[in-house]
Amino acid sequence: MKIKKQFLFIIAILVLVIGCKQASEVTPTKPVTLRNVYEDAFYIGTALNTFQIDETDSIMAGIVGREFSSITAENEMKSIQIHPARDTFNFEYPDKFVALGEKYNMFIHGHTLVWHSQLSPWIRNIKDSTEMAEALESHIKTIVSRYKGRVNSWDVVNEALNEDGSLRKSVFLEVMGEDYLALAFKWTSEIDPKADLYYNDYNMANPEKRQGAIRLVKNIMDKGIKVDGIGMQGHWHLNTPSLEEIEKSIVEYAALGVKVAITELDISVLPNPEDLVGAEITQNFQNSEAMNPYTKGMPDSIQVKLANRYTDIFKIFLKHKDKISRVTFWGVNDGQSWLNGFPVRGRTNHPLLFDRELKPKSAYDSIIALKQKQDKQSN
Ligand code: 9MR
Repeated sequence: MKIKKQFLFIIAILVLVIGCKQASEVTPTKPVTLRNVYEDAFYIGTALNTFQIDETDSIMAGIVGREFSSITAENEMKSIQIHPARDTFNFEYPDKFVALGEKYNMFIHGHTLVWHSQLSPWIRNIKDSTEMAEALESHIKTIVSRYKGRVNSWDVVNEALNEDGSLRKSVFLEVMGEDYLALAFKWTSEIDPKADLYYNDYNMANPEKRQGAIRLVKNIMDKGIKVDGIGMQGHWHLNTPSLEEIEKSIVEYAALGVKVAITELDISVLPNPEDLVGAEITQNFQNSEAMNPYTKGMPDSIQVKLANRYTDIFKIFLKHKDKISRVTFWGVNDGQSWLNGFPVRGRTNHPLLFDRELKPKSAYDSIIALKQKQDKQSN
């Protein structure tokens, strides 16, 4: 009897040990977040302002850490902020931004080294080509050295094209000629050869601008200087640009042998004055009730339209996931979006995945469901 009891006891212990071992071998399922669901496709990023870099709001900070695998500083690395005078650099927020990305093990994107807008006056006022070259070289090299090996990719040049694909008459073009483009990429790669270097612009699904971007990037590559990627900002609307043109751009850019990133994605749901496209921030129009219809929230019909538009766009991204490195939203929630002030000041826009109360919108659910459905079908 005693032997039988001992035997049963040993069996019970064995069952318990084997059970525990098996349980520990089962991979715990990861929480359903954008970051996790899209992990095997491309990075999902967001743009952060100072309030988010400081993690002042714990709910916001939680969303950033859980939902996104990449970050871009919305403003803090622009020349006017980071390098306001020849001998003055403001590294406080850029340093915090990079540390935050490392804390959450994120892909960190630097925005932007050469841009005609938000340009420090001391650079804008240079009239001599040698002096401009020296200023740009030291600007690029100082910033890139500081974050070498930590910032994973850079928008080396931002918005150098006109809508017809010709080169924008920026102060850089006027003072240095087209050489500034290739030189900017060369100086960046000399300091951090491992970082991915991008040309970034808006309206990149527009056929004429697409051809201009291809010419611009090819010209640099033909000089033996590396360009790793093209950034399509993705400041889009409910009906434009067409899905066909978005797809064409992804395919044609990738055919150059570079990565394609969607770098500043948002979809305006508000009436668009004069059918404006893009992000030319000098443009501004009169506000009115007709121009600002959703001040008390987005009606269900628009909620559905936005979700469908995001789903259609993400279907294209997923179809071309082999070409796409990253899809970054231009902000976390609607309250933060620059589209509340552009192209009409003081409106209430709803372009992102989280609403003003930080609740995920139908668009969020739809792009999660889309990926989960595709994963199921391919299993
Ligand atoms: O979202 C940014 C906004 O807060 C700034 O006031 C504005 C000017 O610096 O820039 C916005 O971001 C722009 C980005 O840097 C480049 N592409 C267009 C974006 C929207 O204007």
